[in-house]
Amino acid sequence: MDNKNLKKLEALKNPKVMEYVNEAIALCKPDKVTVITDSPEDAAYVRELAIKNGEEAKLNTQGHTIHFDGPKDQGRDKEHTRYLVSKDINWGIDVNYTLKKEGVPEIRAIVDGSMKGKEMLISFFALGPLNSQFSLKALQVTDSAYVTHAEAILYRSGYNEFKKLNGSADFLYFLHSAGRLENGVSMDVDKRRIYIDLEENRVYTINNQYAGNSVGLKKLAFRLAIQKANNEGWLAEHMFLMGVHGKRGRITYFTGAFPSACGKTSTAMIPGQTIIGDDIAYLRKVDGKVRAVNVEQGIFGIIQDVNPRDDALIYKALTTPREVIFSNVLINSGKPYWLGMGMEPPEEGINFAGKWFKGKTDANGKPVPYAHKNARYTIRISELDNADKKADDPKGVMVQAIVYGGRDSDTSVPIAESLTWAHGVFMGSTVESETTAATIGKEGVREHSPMANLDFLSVPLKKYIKNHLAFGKNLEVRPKIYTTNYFLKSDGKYLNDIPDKKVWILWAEGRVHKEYKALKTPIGMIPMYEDLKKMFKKERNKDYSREDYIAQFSLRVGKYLEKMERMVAVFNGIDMPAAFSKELQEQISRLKETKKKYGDIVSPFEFEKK
Ligand code: SPV
Ligand code: MN
Repeated sequence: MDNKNLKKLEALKNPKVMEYVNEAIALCKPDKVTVITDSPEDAAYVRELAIKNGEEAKLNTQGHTIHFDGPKDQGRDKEHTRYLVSKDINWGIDVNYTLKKEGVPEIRAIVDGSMKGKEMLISFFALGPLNSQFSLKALQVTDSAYVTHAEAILYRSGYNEFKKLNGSADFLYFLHSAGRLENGVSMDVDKRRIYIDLEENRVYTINNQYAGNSVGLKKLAFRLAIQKANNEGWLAEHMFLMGVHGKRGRITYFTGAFPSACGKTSTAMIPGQTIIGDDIAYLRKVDGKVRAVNVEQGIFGIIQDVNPRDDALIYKALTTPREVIFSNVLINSGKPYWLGMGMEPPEEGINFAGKWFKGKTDANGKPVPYAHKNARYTIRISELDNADKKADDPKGVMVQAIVYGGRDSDTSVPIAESLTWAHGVFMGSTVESETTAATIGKEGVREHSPMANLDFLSVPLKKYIKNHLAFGKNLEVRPKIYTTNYFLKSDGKYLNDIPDKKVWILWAEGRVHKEYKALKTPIGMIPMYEDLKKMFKKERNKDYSREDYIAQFSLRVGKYLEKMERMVAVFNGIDMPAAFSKELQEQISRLKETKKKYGDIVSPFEFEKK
């Protein structure tokens, strides 16, 4: 490290930072070390380095670049993502972990010498707004300029925030190396490891590029934050944060947790509403209210189906000059093409697997799509026309509704409101979803994901649920809790169009302000036909028939009971809080009673009669 860079580090007056950096240099053995501050010059240096390194290439539109992850690095690697702990833990659910006495030597041996011939970048970030009691601090060390560049877009720069730490070691630390590279992508995929040390709040990740694996500040920091939140009585959640615009200019803030690729970003982007964040939120109780911030300042979003009809604002942002990183799309003559963009792709181009041409097939003779389903864009939220004015407010926004959603083709109604806070926690804890391309593995397999957080839980499930139950206590303004399901089908066909979610969310907003009555059913409160009819006309210009309503809101009691059987199987072996077990038992008895009275499928109008 030269003197100039050393001075930048020393100015932080933080012994722990020095210790980590010295250790990283000794272990990774880089040729050069560069410290990145909050200055525009340093930001430009990182952007240019990513181009010079070949990790990104410029596209025709000003500020746009393309980055490719390796052919085997197109989603989060769940198998090789593990916690490091010193003793066995009873998590209650399937959690990948390794004992430190084995895991630490293993990962350090893999990381050893990983930056030979390369440049190490050291940067600092805030997870959350600047000058905010919500925010955590993060130190990133990596040999990937792409990772640093993506983080500069996605997170608030935090060199000055580190100065304010006054030497404290209260920050998270991420060490990443892309490892040996060939054509700009990691070669040693078999040695890909993502190890999260829960005791020291530090992460090692190596031999990868896909941001879900490499960008420490995203899901790796999130896991550390979940642990911290559960120890301190606040919430770190896989949630969007948005302003829902109700009647008379009213803005009501919602958070919502959905498993990956199940409509979380598109909910936060519903036309007419304003977005604060689309992936991770921290929630705290402040003066009897729930307040929340977006941990990020950007979106690492799925690009498939972003087109002028379904996602006009993002489409516009992605097709005009500004800082954007495209990943794993098709490139032809400096232009990006993705699936579902509403345009014919060219006959050939370059994608994550190399040269692509029309008619290309894989080893089994199956057509190879021109872009990956999990191809993404990285952009600042401030670049979007629908960014909420309070997006960077250090005090956060007051949350009045929490939404849990899954990808469920055969059971849950499109929207329901919980009967109580504890019932809402129960609803969130029993989210089930069919797997998607966001993780490596088979798609379409039903998976139980409490609070859409299964992939990221870092504390025992019992502790996590207990914290949620307690969070609802002693509140002056208690958020309402909803479940949504945009994916309900009948005879193999979706029962709703994608933009219908606007109606569900606006209905929930109206409920917060006591504008709509609702029908009490065993699984929660559901909308009344007349209200939806008016809302569909106004918001969607659709004639919403009684048949539509019956198809969407009939309670599939038999299916709900099957789901409860699955939940009993999941939770039976787990020591859960008594209040949770009570909710599960009561849910089952309400469903059984309903089944006895009305049968397997119950029209919503039956509940109107009561
Ligand atoms: C998700 O998969 O939930 C994402 C993208 O938000 S990743 O960075 O892979 O976590
Ligand atoms: Mn996510």
